[in-house]
Amino acid sequence: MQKRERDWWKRAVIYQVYPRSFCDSNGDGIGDIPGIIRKLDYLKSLGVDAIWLSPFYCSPQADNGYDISDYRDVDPIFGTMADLEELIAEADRRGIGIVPDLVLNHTSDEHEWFKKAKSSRTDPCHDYYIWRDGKEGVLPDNKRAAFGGPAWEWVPEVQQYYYHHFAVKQPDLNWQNPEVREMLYDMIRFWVEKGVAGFRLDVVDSFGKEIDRDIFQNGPMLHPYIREMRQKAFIRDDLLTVGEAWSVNLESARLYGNPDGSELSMAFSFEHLMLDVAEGNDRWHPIPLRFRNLKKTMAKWQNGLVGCGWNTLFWENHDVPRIVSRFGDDGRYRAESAKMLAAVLFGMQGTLYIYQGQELGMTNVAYPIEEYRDVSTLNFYEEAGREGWPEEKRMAAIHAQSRDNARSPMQWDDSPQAGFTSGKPWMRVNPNYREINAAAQTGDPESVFSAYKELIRLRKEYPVITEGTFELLLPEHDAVFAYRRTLGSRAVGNRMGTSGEGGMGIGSGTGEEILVVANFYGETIPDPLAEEEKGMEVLFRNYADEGTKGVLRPYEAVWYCSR
Ligand code: TEU
Ligand code: CA
Repeated sequence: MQKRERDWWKRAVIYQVYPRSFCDSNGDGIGDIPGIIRKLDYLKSLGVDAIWLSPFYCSPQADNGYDISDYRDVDPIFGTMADLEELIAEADRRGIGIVPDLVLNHTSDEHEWFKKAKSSRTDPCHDYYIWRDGKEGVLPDNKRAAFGGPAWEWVPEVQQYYYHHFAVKQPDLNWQNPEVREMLYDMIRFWVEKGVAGFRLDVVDSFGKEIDRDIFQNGPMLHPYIREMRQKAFIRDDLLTVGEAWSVNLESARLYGNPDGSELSMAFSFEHLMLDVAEGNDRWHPIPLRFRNLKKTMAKWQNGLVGCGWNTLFWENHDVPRIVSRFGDDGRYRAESAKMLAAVLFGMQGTLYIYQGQELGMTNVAYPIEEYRDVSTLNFYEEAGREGWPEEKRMAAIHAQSRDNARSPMQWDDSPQAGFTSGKPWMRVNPNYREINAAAQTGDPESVFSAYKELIRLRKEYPVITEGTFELLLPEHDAVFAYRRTLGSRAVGNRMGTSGEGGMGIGSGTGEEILVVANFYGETIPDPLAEEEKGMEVLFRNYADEGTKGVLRPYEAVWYCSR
């Protein structure tokens, strides 16, 4: 197995695979582990260091595997334990780590623990879950589940309700029960011993919930539990551990990602992905992107964790829309805007995460409701229907925000079903696969894929990207996203407030400076940083030619480097 440095993940590029939609090896229409093994060389060529693997465990698939019925085995639809071991070994041979998703907030209602728990109030497993007495038809309170409907479900056998934060088939575990935690830690050690490189922790911020006090995230016991888990389960020092935390702020990020290693490596913050939906992160009410807030938010995170935490950098995952359809233009300027969005993100400090297909500029889908599979989308459709939303408005919200935007099958080539499967795919392939696919892009130097590859290479070549300071430029500009990264003596110059000029390295030459300038929109505009750019070298540009000096073309993005 690869030996990794303790903080290898600071320079790493992590690629998220959603196994169901990645590559189907046996024609049953569902992506699987042998399919992932086939594509390892593709991932290697992109420059990937590790794969975050969404759940592959035994599961009735009510939430595509985020409802686990056996944590210690592979679901037959994805393959066998032997396949998974082969994946770990084959990835390792290429210097790629495997980072499984851990879903510890809830299990499936078909997990052995829950089957026992609901059989009798005196079963030792009963207290593994969260129960309330009550009467059938009279809910304990009006708490709602994140995927629609009440958060309580009645079980006649025990004459009680159980709590589920997500779907009915996802009962929440009772983290206050020390036996539950020990069982989970033991399971985690099982996977550590299999040779994984780390873990992604699903809804980590909910572990300390105290629902009677209406505390769903950031409960008083959250960080003590994580520290306990670090001690007892994350028994190797070189594991990448990343928590999914919709509620994280700078203060809690400094706990999750404490550089003393007492908790996790880092936590995903979603603040930058809440700026085009209504207050309260209401995804079904999309609004235009608040662009200046986007810049300020990202700058706040860049500057807020220096020396006291670590950032995650990402535009996509399996729960959110495709970024090119979201913040870019998936029509005329699809390739340009997809590359621009990469150029803006990849120059920042943090661990970079890419979601499958993002490197091709894959777009959102717009299907009729029958083609959607996601439980939260289907529940929303029903509920909004009952609330009287007109059909058009419901579908517009779904087209913009459904999680299935990210879950349509990976587009490998222009053969039927995009080369994803030889059978009938579990979800319809985006019809644009004939133009947008990996085969068309890997050999094309002007493709989105090639831009991703080049930006990843540059990230690894320039230490300033991992270590330099960050300075947001033109925060009030309505169209330009620009910032400067500085390392060494130049960084000192910056701190002394001389950042206005190009050559503040004062001749020492030990510093390194990268300037990222991007036009976030589709109109040609004057380049407000033209003066700064003089004398700098172009490292990357998302257009083949230089264009006109002093002007930024639609979605044009450039990385400049000090000479
Ligand atoms: O997601 C948690 C979560 O809060 C999101 O699903 C969120 O509710 C949604 O995107 C709306 O903003 C994690 C997983 O990433 C997701 O796929 C699972 O469905 C969920 O947990 C339950 O395990
Ligand atoms: Ca399959």
